[in-house]
Amino acid sequence: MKRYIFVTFCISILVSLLLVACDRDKKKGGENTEVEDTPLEAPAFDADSAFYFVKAQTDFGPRVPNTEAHRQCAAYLKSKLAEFCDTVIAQEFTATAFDGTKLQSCNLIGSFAPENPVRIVLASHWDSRPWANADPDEGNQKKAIDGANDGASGVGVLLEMARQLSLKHPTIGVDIVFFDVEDYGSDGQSDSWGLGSQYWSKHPHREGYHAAYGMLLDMVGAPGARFRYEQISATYARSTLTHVWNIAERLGYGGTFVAEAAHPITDDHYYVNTIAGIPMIDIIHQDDNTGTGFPATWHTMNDNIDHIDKNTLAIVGKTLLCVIYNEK
Ligand code: AHN
Ligand code: ZN
Repeated sequence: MKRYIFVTFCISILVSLLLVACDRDKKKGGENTEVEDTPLEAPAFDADSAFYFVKAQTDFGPRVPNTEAHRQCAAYLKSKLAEFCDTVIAQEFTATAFDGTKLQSCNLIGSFAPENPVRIVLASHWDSRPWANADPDEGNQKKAIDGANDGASGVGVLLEMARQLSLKHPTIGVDIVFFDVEDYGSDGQSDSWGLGSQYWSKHPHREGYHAAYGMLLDMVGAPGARFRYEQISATYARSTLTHVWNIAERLGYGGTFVAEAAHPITDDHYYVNTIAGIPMIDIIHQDDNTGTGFPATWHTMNDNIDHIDKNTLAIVGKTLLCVIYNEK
């Protein structure tokens, strides 16, 4: 008799578990498993703080490798990561540029819960371009840029995210990687860009390092920025791409994260996908109306703090924090 009661008990538990599972599948419905009616609540993200982190970088001046501003900014970023993250690693190396110049370079990696095998990686480049070669004024084209949008904006958003993650720990492990020497490239020589990410992908900061997926930020600070489906991301990390864009849509940011195809860009994520084998998306501002494919200030002297919009920084930061806090 006791045995009969026990078996009945087990069967009823199994049946109720099955019912719960069916119900969840029904709620998800059809092919687009993520479109839910309930809007999400955006996590705390302080846009003023993010803006401040962007300005702190541009205040050093252009962060061109082999310069004092570059060295000072590396020390600043390392100290900020140490303040917010559980561990920080500075990965120093010498890169060889397309023109043979040896560049003293440094990738910086801040980690939350480094022992957790379930983790994701967030990245941005922290160096700035030595030449404003897309500037309409020829006299400017050999000058170095502030890179407020191209470089500092992504790092600023990630530092504010790190500050928020330190206040409210996520369930998963998170690595924040600031790649160096992304922007010392030459047009037409695709592997001359992303030297820091090429190095990290071949020599990750921990042996056997892996992450479930990654998100790269590039030029996430312009007013009215639009992020579309960059095509290398679509090839290597399609499900992450649609997942992030769905979360943005549910937060009400569908006008910024636009679910439309854009062009492929050989950015840092290309090497993380093809060499490190981590599916990584690129959240990058492309613009078909400027003639360069990028925002109007791209690789010009106008890429400075006056053209950074706190609202864009906030949309990106809140979306990514929402992605992270919804992981189990
Ligand atoms: C290429 O033009 C091949 N890569 C550009 C990636 C980039 C430069 N992102 C920001 N600056
Ligand atoms: Zn650039």
